[in-house]
Amino acid sequence: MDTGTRAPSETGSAAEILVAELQAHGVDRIFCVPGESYLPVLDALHDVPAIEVVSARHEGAAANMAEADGKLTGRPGICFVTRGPGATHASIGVHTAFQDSTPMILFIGQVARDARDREGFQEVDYRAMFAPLAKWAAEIDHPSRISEYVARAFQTAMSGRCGPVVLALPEDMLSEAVARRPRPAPAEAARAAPRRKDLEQMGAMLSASERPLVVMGGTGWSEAALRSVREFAERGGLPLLASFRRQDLVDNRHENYCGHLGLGIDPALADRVRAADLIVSLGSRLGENTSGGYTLLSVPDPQQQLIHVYPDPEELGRVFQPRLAINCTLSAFGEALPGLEISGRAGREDWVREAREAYLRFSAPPAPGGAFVDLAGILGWLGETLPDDALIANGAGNYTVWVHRYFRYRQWRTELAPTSGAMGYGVPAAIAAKLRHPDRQVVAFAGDGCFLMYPQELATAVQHEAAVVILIANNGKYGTIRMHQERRFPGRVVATDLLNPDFVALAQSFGAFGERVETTAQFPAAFARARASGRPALLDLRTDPAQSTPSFRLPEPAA
Ligand SMILES: Cc1ncc(C[n+]2csc(CCOP(=O)(O)OP(=O)(O)O)c2C)c(N)n1
Ligand SMILES: [Mg+2]
Repeated sequence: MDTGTRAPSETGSAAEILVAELQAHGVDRIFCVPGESYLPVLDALHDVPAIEVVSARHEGAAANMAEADGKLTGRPGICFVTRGPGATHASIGVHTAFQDSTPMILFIGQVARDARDREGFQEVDYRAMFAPLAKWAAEIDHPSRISEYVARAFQTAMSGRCGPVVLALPEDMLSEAVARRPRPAPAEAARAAPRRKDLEQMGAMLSASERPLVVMGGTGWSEAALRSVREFAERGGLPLLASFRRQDLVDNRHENYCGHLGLGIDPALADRVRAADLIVSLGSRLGENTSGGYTLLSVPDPQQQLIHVYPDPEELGRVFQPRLAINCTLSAFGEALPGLEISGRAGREDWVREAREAYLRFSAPPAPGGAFVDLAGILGWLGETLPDDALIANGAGNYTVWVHRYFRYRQWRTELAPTSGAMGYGVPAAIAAKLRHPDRQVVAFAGDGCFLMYPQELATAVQHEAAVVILIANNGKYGTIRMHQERRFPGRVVATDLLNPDFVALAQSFGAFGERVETTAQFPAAFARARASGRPALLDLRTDPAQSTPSFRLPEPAA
């Protein structure tokens, strides 16, 4: 009997098949800037309301949004951009996904297959362009292989050390008809478990250690794994440290949390790392910023014993040669910990307590001065006022030293911060976070330099009703570079002074809330008004132009 509904035809356009594949892999949102090179994909999305299309105003921002979405979900964030100009803009997000080990897939429109290699309009060889930036870059030439390429893209992005994949889509390919083959199940990354023998050796080494430090980092964690690492640290009397910009892996209020390794850290903490007799890196590559520029542990053979737990064998022994290398997924590592014996806790009590007390002292905001907005005071206030699940995003700049020093992260996946050090990350990341978690508070920190990388994304936030609060640390400078300039070329200021627009008027012109904040005391009420506006909001915080970091002041100009 004819029910009146039309059976789906047995073929579809390649673009329709691609969209169906994305949906089958669990994609519910894509970030893009549209381009004529992939119009059939946009057209296919027209009929798939289950996938929200967020059209950003700059591909750099769209890629950052997709990267942030990948950070928050653990599944690839999806970005679509057009040929050469779109792809070159978007490359910053791919680079961040690579350095941050974030699953992400960037789709790029490509010239038609019969025009390739003539350097046609906006043509780029993406395999070559993204070779050092992505885990895998490829082009889908045959519509019949879309399913295969997309499945591999998801697998590659999520497995081992997570990261970005780039797939180029020749525009003529997207319109070809191809048979529909429904995908049976979304991609799931394969999980490697640690060997019992290795865990036991780790337990024995830790039991014998007087001054161990556990450094947590990387991606691929689960809530359960983080809990069991916490419990293991409690049982064993082990100090937990976070690697650079991974401070949300441990509740910073936990008695075993002793701070993070990164930029602008407590010199006493650096001494503690040097003095440790055993370092256990759980998921951290021990990258340049985490390792104090490769000085806290010596290369290639650290003076401390090193146990390195990492999901990708190629990273094990790449820089630091570990005494014990354990190649496994972090979620599987955590699951294997309960029941693992560890002794020697009593002998380490002072070691943990001293490290914890030092962390508490270092992260306690000093009493604010009155003339400017003091970021330490703001962060202390936010730490006490924001709910535990509030998300904090930032980009790069010296203002982040205050964020990472004074904010106490309390919940996993509340920190959106580029380990790649990419300016401009915070605002797009915050917008993606607000779309992912509309009921949670999202605060983006940006320097005045950082914010102006993607200010136009206020339009995206307003259009998509993403009520983020953006806090601009406005010191009228590319302050970080000014600080380095002063240290290396004293008194010779070049390219680091900024003449800024009126940020409040700028925000208001987008339909966002905007207000200037001159002193620390004005902040709580201004923040409340920003929140109460119900709109994307920007607060222009006037910070002390001479205070480069909590500990470095620029010299007063000669009179
Ligand atoms: C995309 C990008 N461009 C340039 C840099 C180099 N850089 C690092 S920090 C910085 C200045 C940041 O200025 P601002 O955002 O105002 O923060 P401040 O240091 O003043 O607190 C620059 C230019 C970078 N990290 N990322
Ligand atoms: Mg600045």
